[in-house]
This record gives sequence, C-alpha cells and structure tokens, in this order.
Amino acid sequence: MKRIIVASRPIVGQKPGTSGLRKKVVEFQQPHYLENFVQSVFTAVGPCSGQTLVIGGDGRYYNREAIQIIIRMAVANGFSRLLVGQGGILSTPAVSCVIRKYQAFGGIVLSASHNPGGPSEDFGIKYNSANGGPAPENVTNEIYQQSLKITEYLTVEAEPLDLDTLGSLLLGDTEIEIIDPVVDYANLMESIFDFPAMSSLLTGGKFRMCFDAMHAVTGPYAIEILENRLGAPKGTVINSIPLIDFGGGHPDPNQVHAHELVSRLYGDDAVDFGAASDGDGDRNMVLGKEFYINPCDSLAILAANATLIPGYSGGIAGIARSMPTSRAADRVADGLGLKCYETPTGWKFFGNLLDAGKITLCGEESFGTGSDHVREKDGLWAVLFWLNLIAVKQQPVAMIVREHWQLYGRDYFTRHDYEGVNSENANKLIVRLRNTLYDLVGQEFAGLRVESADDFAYQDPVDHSTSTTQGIRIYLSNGGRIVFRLSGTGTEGATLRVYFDCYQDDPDLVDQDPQHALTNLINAADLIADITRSTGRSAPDVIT
Ligand code: G16
Repeated sequence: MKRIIVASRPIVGQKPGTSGLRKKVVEFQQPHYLENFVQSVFTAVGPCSGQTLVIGGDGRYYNREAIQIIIRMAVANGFSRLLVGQGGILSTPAVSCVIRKYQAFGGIVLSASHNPGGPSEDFGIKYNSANGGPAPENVTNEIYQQSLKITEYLTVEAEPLDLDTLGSLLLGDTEIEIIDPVVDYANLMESIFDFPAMSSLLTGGKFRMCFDAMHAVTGPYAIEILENRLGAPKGTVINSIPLIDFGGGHPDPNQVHAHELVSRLYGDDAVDFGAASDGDGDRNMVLGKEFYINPCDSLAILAANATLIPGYSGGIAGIARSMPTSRAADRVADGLGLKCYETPTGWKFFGNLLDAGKITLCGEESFGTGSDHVREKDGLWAVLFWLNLIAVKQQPVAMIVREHWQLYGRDYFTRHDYEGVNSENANKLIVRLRNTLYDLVGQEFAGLRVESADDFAYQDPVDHSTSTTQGIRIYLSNGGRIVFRLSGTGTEGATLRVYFDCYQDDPDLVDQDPQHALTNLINAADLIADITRSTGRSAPDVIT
C-alpha cells in the first residue's frame, strides 16, 4: 500500500456554512477541491491514527466518487477502521446513530440536504464529532483555518472498493466495513416507540398513511420500519428508491415540493396521515387529512405529549428551539416547569445542551425535530413520534393540534424566502437594518409600533462560547416578532429569510390562515426593510 503526499494549495471559499460545506457539484469536482477540505478536516480534528470513522451520504450525484476519495485519504491519514454505509448510503440521523453506537471518533456526511442533486446541482460535506452531532463552531472554524494554509494532502494508491457488498476488507492496515445502513437505526427506533401499538394502528384497517421518501435517502429506512416491521401495507412508502438526482425533484419536505404527498391528503380517498423527509433524512413534514402541521407547533405538541411515548415516559429535561422558531415550545416548557433554550439557527448549537442533559427535545422551524436519542435532527423519528401519539390518543391529527391550541393558544408562524437574491443587495439590507436597529424603536409600521429590536447573540450555557450576528429580531406592539437573516445553506446568490410569528390566545381566533393572521407583520416587514426594492421581488419565492 503506497501512501502518497500530494502537493496542493488553498482554494478560496471552503468556509463551512450553517451545516458544512455546500457547493455546486462542479466546484467539488475541481482538482484537489474535495481533497483539500477532507485533509483540512483530518488535520483539524486529528491525530486520526488508530481511530474509527463513519462515512455515508444521501446517495446524490457524486456520492460514490467522493466516498472512494475519502476512503483512500482516511487510510492514508491512519484511521484503523472505517464504517461505510452499503452503496454509500447513510441518512444523517443514521450516521449519528452509528457513530454513537460504535463509539467512533467521528463521521463524514455527504449531503446537500434538501437541495436538488445531479451533475449541475448541489453537493455537500460535513464532519460530525464523537457525540454524533455536527462539529461545533470552534471545530468548523479550525477546519476553515486549515483550508486556508493547506500545502499537501495524504492519500493512497488503490482500486475503487466495492461499496455494495456487506462485509469487511483490509486496505493497508485499515479495516473497512461495509455496513447495513438501516438496521442499527431501525433498532434504535424500536427501542424508543411502542411498535406493537403503532402496528395495530397501521394494520387495523381504519387508519391509512403515506410516507413520501422523495427518491432520497429515507426510502430504505421507511420501508424497513413502516412496511416490514410495523406491517403497513406495501405502497405506504412512495418514491422509495434513492436516486442520484432524486428523480429530478427537489427533496425538500414542504407543501410545494412534496406535492404528490399533499395530493394524497385531500379528496374523497384521502389518507389519515402523511409525512415526508428530505434528501438526507433529517427533516420532516407531517400532515393530517387536509391539515398541515407547522414544524414549530409540531415541536411544542411532541414536548407536551412526550410522556405518552415509552422512550420519554420518565419526562423530559428541557426543550430548545432555534431563535427564528415560534415561541410555541416555550409555552409548553413553562407549563411543565422546564427551561426552554433559544439557540442560533443550526443543529450544531443543540449538541452541548443535549450532551449536558439540559434538554431532551429540540427543534427548528426549518422542518427539523429531534431528541437526545442521536445528535442530529431526525425526520423518520418525528414521523414515528406522531404515529405513536396517534396510536395512543386515537384521535385525528387535526384534533390533536386543535386541542393543543385551545389549551396553550396558537403561535401563528410563517417564513418567507427570497431565493437567489443578489448577495451584495442582501448583505446591504442586513447591514442597514443592523445599523438602524435602535432608531426603529418607537416607530410605527403598518399600524404596529416597534417595541424593541436587536441582533441576536448567543452564549452557550455549557462552554460559554459566544456567537454574534445571528439574526435581526424586531418585536412589535401586538406581541408579534419579525426576524431577518440570510441563509447559510444556499449555493447561489443569497437567500433572505424573513420569519413572522404572533401569539393568539382567543380560542375563537386560533384557526385562521397564518398568512391572513400575520398580514400586518408581513406589511410592516416590507416597510422596515424595503424588501421589495432590495430584492427586486414583489413576492417571496417560497412560503412555509
Ligand atoms: C441546516 C441546519 C439547520 C438549519 C437549516 C437552514 O439544515 O442543520 O439547523 O435550520 O440548515 O439553515 P439556513 O436558514 O441557514 O439555510 P439542513 O437540513 O439543510 O442540513
């Protein structure tokens, strides 16, 4: 086995964003591009010698080629054991599960999440630490620093490995194990949820569901759990085969992109429950018959009912939500006498809170929900949580949600995205807001007075690290809030995200369309930030 040292030099733009490095495939295919980043990871987290590394991805275009490159580099960097998902497949929560189960040193996840796949689409890579979670900011910063001063990377000369046959082989001194990507994760789910009760629900003939895997990574997981283990009828999982281009679709589980699923929840033959996951299996959308559950409400409802689930029957320690997520979970935490933490956007910020046992459940408005069972958000876990809840409560989804609103009130929420906006204009908009924050206080927009405004900064309660400039928050006189921030996961131009939420505790007013209930906040945001002029758009591209 010949180890090779390849001379290289820094390539600009390898700074990890909200969730690792996401770029167009063609950028990753440039000479030394992926190699530089991988070597920067190994140098930043090393020494790697004698350690175990987990490798897998969502199966998108370039997944297999990237895995071959990473295997050769991991061998050259001294890892003694590599656990690689069969066919290069491992969902993001499954990577987290496998790292934790086998006490690996870390893992590499290849995915650009919900972004489309294909030769002219997106690819991504991120490093997860020994706790199974995305590397914290101090590590991603160090990876970036390494990428700025790299002069060489290590690899070995070897033929491409067979990624499709389960079993072990040796490459030099490194044992490479091709593992079943599903079994450890499915066993973990079976240890948390009441599978017999869920199976009775799915096989009793009265309840039907549909899970849309969107031709992304969760297909094999959903087939094994829902159809094989729980006995749901064949065909319950649609679009179940992972494809390199997700069948030309956009594997983003929202009502626009999961339209095939949405159509099955409406009409005379509508199913009772629908769910979808994203490219790498960490996001979820859950739907009842003709009923959409906002992810902010989903987190609050799961928290309020957690003790009905075997894995959480002893109660939960606390809750966390990302800052732009509505405050619905805070009300549940209050009611339970628990703390609710507010973190910046990015799952990595939940890691310390979970590790320290300060929280059990956490979630984000961006269709992410999870718990301390792994250190990633977990799409299928959230779907199973809802199924277990329905099996226990024996109520339709809409009734569970409406009862929650009657008890706690409703935090109306919506997010407006302006995608592919000119980066300079988007940055200017945020800087302008930041510079005028204090002047805004006391001014009126669309009939609402600004009560307070700030640029969100977070101090981690465990390691006390601080993260600043995490989003502009504006609080209005009707109790509503507007948040402005730029996405850290896009690959083209900038995406401006504007988040709106407002509390309503009048039981007669909790069943409105959020776009209607939040109209004055939406109008105020345009006046405050001059969105139409700055983006050149008269309406958002995506509304969630
Ligand atoms: C990632 C992060 C999430 C974040 C989301 C959107 O999710 O893990 O914490 O909420 O991106 O981030 P942004 O608003 O910066 O685009 P995923 O599912 O894309 O890996």
